[in-house]
Amino acid sequence: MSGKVIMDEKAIDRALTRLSHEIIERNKGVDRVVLAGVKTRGIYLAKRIAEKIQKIEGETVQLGEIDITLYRDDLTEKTKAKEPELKGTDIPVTVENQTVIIVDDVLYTGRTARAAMDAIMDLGRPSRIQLAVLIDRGHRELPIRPDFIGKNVPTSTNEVISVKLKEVDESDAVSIE
Ligand code: 3GP
Ligand code: 5GP
Ligand code: MG
Repeated sequence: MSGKVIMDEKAIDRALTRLSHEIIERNKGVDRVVLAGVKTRGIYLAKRIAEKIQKIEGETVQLGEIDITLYRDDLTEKTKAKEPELKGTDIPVTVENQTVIIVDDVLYTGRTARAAMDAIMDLGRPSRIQLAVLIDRGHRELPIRPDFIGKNVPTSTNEVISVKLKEVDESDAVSIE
């Protein structure tokens, strides 16, 4: 499991800094923005972006968490994929009239993003939903495109992107396995 490293710690940090600036610019500030991290690593990415925005803008960004579990026999075999299932949502602020930004580590078929949108809209009526991902690896099966992208990484369906973050792994690194 030692694939080709495509982003090291510095590259990940720079990408997250750029995403933070893009989020502030696109939304003309963050007073109506809620960052909703998707399950494990998306949650840590959302927290890192919130910290950066806090430093840049001097404003606290609202944070939430969405837990979506993928039921896939083979994570890389799309034809065997079942729909991702919502396990829980923890967004302790209102989504009503807010811009909710879904944050995830890897965007692939788009089915997880769709499930995340459903979960958010069950809570109320956000003014808009945006999508921020560290890696877009292509192979969409739904009409979904990210608003903020750390890095586009063209992959084949049998490749897997490994995303490691210090909060849960030994280091920060993105590699193709
Ligand atoms: P995450 O919770 O940190 O995002 O999908 C569940 C976990 O499996 C995810 O961790 C993801 O990083 C990891 N994973 C690795 N390769 C794949 C893949 O090819 N497809 C999916 N769906 N998940 C993968
Ligand atoms: P999708 O639903 O778009 O097919 O997949 C998105 C979810 O699956 C993300 O939450 C992401 O964690 C995971 N995922 C899909 N492909 C990969 C991959 O190649 N690497 C990693 N690390 N996660 C992936
Ligand atoms: Mg993820």
